[in-house]
Amino acid sequence: MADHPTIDDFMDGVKRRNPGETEFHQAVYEVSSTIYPYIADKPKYHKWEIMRRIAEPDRVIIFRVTWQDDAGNIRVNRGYRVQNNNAIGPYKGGIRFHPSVNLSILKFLGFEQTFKNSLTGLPMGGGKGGADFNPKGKSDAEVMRFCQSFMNELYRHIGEDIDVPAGDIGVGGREIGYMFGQWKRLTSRFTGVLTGKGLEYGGSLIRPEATGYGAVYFMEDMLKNIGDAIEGKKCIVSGSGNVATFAAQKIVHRGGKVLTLSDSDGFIFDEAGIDLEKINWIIDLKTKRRGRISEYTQQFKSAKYFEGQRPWNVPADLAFPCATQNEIALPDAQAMIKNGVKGVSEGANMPTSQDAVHAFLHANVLFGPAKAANAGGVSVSGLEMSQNAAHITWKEGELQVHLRDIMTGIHDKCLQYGGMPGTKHINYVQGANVAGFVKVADAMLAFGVV
Ligand code: NDP
Ligand code: 2IT
Repeated sequence: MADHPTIDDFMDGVKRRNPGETEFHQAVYEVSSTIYPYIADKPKYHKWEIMRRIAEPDRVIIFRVTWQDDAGNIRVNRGYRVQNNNAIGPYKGGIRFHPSVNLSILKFLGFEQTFKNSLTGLPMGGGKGGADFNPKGKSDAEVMRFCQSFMNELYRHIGEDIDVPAGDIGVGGREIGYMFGQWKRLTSRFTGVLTGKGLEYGGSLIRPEATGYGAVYFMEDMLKNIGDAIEGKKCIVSGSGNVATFAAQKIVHRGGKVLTLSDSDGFIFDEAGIDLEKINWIIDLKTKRRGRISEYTQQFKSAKYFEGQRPWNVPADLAFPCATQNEIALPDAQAMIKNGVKGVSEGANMPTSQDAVHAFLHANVLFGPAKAANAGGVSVSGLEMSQNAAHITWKEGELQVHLRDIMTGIHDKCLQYGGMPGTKHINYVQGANVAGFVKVADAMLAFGVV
């Protein structure tokens, strides 16, 4: 197909139109490097410029967030909402509060979310938002004032059939409560405009657990496909927030041994294993006392703390990066491969750099990419939207079955599109990208030029 643009032409255009947005370039390249070979003999996707259109957000909203701290100082942050693509449903995706937040990071997350949400099989488009606000060290009252001010602008751009935000780094139950309360006050409406809500006001059971549990289910399915299981495996986990703690919990349920958890200051290594009681202690430390992971070593003497380091050098069978983007670089992947790692399931979004992904694939490590492996969270968000729309609540057992089935459905789609001719290996990166792409692309073709 000589007259079609090559991936290099396409990426040159993406870089020219989005200067300096390195995380966005990385995410677009990661997806298009598997989509371009797939569409080489499918001219309709070229003719209608589908990749170029998905890689250009429908719109980006940027706004000032002014608030007052406890000392009376006026503080100014920058808020964002990237509405990437609503071809298959309302924009859907989390809100991140972290000082590193910028347009590049939110555009990469909104782009990824579009493919992830497609993979779930539920009718959700892709979006992401956030602010460069640091909740760490702030009082509850300061966080509340920030969330209210953030919503004072965001409310006009969202709605249960328009755009449905949720949590992400720095945004959990507390922040969702403040934002939902303000949205309700501004609009006089009570609808499922946010997910991850408290159970008292329209939230869904198992939403907090869903991302971490889903990442472990995805690993379980990858292992099952080669006749193996999590039981008895040594596992290294990064992060100690929502995704990491519930991933750790499910690993323990499945008979695996969790050796590490981390935060942005360092990691803990507990040779005795981080069991359910210890995990509950960490959940309390992080969500109620808002403490640091280093405090674990005062409580549990079997552990060591490694300041300023990540856990990837600890020998293990399975790895679950659950903190943030680009937390596994090539030397980390090489160390893990040398130590005999069998599988990696990405709980975080894009935690593995591109060259590290290639190293894992080259070494035939089972590699579950984020848009497949961490889709459990947004899936239960989708189920929260369904419950809200129908004014009902489902029981925990039903939701557990739905989540487990959705994760297996995603794994099946990866098998369908990720097979490597002539080998038994599955390229889950290719499988997830192509399966996610096809549904969105075909919907866009149906709409014509819009
Ligand atoms: P939380 O805020 O609950 O926890 C984040 C954890 O990651 C904390 O332990 C935090 O440490 C650590 N972390 C954050 N930034 C960095 C950094 N720059 N370097 C090292 N560690 C860091 O967030 P979540 O658990 O919700 O999110 C974790 C990841 O999972 C993110 O990539 C997110 O996009 C992804 N994700 C989340 C979903 C959800 O449902 N919540 C769904 C799908 C993906 P510290 O306390 O020091 O900041
Ligand atoms: O990255 C993600 O999938 C999330 N932060 C969850 C999004 C959601 O809408 O539940």
